[in-house]
Amino acid sequence: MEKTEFKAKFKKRLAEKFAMEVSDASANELYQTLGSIMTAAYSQDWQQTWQDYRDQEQKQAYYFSIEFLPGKMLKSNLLNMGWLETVEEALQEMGISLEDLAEVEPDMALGNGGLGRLASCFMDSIASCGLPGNGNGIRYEYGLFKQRFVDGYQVELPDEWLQKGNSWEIRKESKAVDVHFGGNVYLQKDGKDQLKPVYEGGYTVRAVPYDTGMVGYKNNIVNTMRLWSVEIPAEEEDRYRSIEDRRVIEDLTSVLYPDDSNQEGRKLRLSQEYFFVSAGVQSILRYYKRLGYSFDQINQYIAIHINDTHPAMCVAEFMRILIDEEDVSWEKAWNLTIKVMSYTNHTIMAEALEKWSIPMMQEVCPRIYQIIEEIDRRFVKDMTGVQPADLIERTRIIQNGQIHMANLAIIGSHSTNGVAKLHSDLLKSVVLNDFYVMYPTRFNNKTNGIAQRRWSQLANRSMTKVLNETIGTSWNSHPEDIRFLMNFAEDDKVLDALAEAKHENKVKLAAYIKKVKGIDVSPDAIFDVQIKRLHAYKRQLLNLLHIMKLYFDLKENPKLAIHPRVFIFGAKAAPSYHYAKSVIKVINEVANLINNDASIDNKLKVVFLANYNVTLAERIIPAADVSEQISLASKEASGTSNMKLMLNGAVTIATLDGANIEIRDAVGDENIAIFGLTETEVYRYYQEHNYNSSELYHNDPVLHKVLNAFVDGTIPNIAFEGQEIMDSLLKYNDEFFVLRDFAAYCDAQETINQNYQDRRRWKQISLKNIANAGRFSSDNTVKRYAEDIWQIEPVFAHNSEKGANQHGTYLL
Ligand code: 26Q
Repeated sequence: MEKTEFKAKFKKRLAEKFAMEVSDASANELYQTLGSIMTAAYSQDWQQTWQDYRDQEQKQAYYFSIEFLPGKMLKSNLLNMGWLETVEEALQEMGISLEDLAEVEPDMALGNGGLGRLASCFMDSIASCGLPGNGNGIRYEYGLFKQRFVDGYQVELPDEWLQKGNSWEIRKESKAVDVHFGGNVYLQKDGKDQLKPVYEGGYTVRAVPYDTGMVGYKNNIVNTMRLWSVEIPAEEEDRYRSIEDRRVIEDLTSVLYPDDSNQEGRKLRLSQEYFFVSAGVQSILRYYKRLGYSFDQINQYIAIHINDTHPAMCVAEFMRILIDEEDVSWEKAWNLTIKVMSYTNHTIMAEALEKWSIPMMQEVCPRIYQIIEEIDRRFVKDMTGVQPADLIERTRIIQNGQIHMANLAIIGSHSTNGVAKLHSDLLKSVVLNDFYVMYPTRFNNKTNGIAQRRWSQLANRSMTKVLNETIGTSWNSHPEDIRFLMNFAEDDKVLDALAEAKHENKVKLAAYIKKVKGIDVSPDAIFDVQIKRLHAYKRQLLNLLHIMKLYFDLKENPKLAIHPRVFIFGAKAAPSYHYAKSVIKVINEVANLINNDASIDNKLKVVFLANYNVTLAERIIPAADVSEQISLASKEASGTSNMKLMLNGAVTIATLDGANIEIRDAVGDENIAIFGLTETEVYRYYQEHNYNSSELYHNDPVLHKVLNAFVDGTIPNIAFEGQEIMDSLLKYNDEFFVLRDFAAYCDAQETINQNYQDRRRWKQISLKNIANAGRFSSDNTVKRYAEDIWQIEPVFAHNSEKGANQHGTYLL
């Protein structure tokens, strides 16, 4: 694509769309103009991709996820289309800054954190690897709440991301399906002497899909992320005349539930789950029928992935359609279902495993409940005599009046995977051990990964430039090639250039911090970053205790030889998670205390940036020196910000948890700071019931002093929250062993402090982290899913042989 051509096109489109010239248009109008040129340019390939999958009789995978968290799409689409630089320059020549346009795009925040972001990294990689795979989810009217701080407290505001429209989606009215809720169901023999459900009452809503193109990286492949929105069917308009009646329906796709693992099951949440499951499975089967193959071979054409248990009803919905609507026998349908379905577990916290009460499921989707009951009945029958009775009781789906969704997902699928080696091992040995005994071959590991192009080429252009100049550009499309950087570990020019790039990013982040918080931070300080949801197990509190320790050390000895540090936090707490909100308040008050204490000579700063989201992550990560991955060993399934920070040259301080272990294996012990209890030691405490937090408090004078600050007025304005945290640590015996890991953490932090001051050594550590991050590319991860679980194969792009498109870039 030529710049001149693009400029002409841009002006023409702006005139057509808004009857304007560049000088009159707002950033938003310019952004929409650019968006429409881009979607027009890839829509042909989008259509063609569908046709290719169909013509080449490709098996396709469908990734069912109740959350997707793509963030902004403008620059990532430009990058993948091969347009980024040309468009940026062309816009500049017209006096427009691409950054200003990117600024007006709202984050697409239809997810809480790791799980939703992983789904979006996978969407990027699946398309970029030319794999036939699509997303299926919910188009929430409101994404994850926006966070503000008022007097240090978290306040939640609605995320009205659709207010100005969405350039990337297409409403596909013709692909709508109906979803039935509620009422009664009984079985009656039909003409062919088969039992068929008869529905009484209940109500039907229309599910309308909004499709978003998932543009592959320079390969002309455009897959689909299909998000469903609820509408009232025209035929039913009369029934839903009152505002309240309509509200009940519209609520279905209105808001994303904030991650609230401990929350009692809510009816609306269950309805959301059935809504997108039923709509998705129906549309897949409708498409499959059009292809004209028999249902006997459906597993050769369709793979359905269940991302955590939220879409586990896929198992029952798929059964329902095959037996009720397609006259397939139960046995045959069940065999096919198992072959089609696969499931990923994302958590080992027992309280987070989803369960629904029988009456609630009967009320929301009575036929699905019947089918689950029958699956459960047959499971018990088939296992009786084969497995011990107590094992069957512990693994069956319905227990004590509750439906265990993980059990449904495991029993109804051929593959269950964890998201890091340790996590998958713990699933086998502890959490899901009963199932592992029954189905050993169903279990496997798929370590998470990240969309490296977004987290390096887009987010960190200064580092990208150095890498491109040093090792060439093959790593842009083959993330593993970033390992060539290892050859430059002794090259001072490269080490300095990387450090200079990091410094540039820190200057930018410092300016942002000044702008939004009014805090002065020096780019020469260590930028120490903890960014993730606020959860007790992630132990933001441990970080805070160490900050307090440093503060007291400095107060006692202002000459202390520590390198200045800026501690940066980003974290949202679920609105109903009281304890997590208290931690936020306390961090904010500690920040006030430390940032305004002139006596410590700016050696410490604490910055809690509000509203952590994908876009803020893209600002913070390239500027990070230290990556805080300090969850209690065994609790963090994988973590993915650990990978993003590593790729950007941050040095990790970590427990041996989740993917941290694999990061350590990749970089070696000398290039990471590991501390704390191991998973074995944690489990030993559980077994022996001999953890005693008060003892630690009473025997460690440092800990004593730091904890007292929470309740003796040293930290102002936290009378209530300080006591609550103190109680969690002492009265309730410190569930996540914060006090036990405190001393080891402080030592590891001191190692970081010393290493940083040996500048050459630090630069080398940083380089080695970047160079070894390639294995954590989600390209890698999705290829393993494709081969081991979904059995799908890459397609060759239709027009990759055509001259103009041979580099996978797009024509206007
Ligand atoms: C539950 C009930 C009601 C409403 C919401 C929820 C809910 C929503 C989201 C429960 C859990 C989640 C999200 C979980 C999650 O993000 N898990 C993370 O998944 C990442 C990707 O695999 C891992 O890297 C993280 O370790 C894991 O915590």
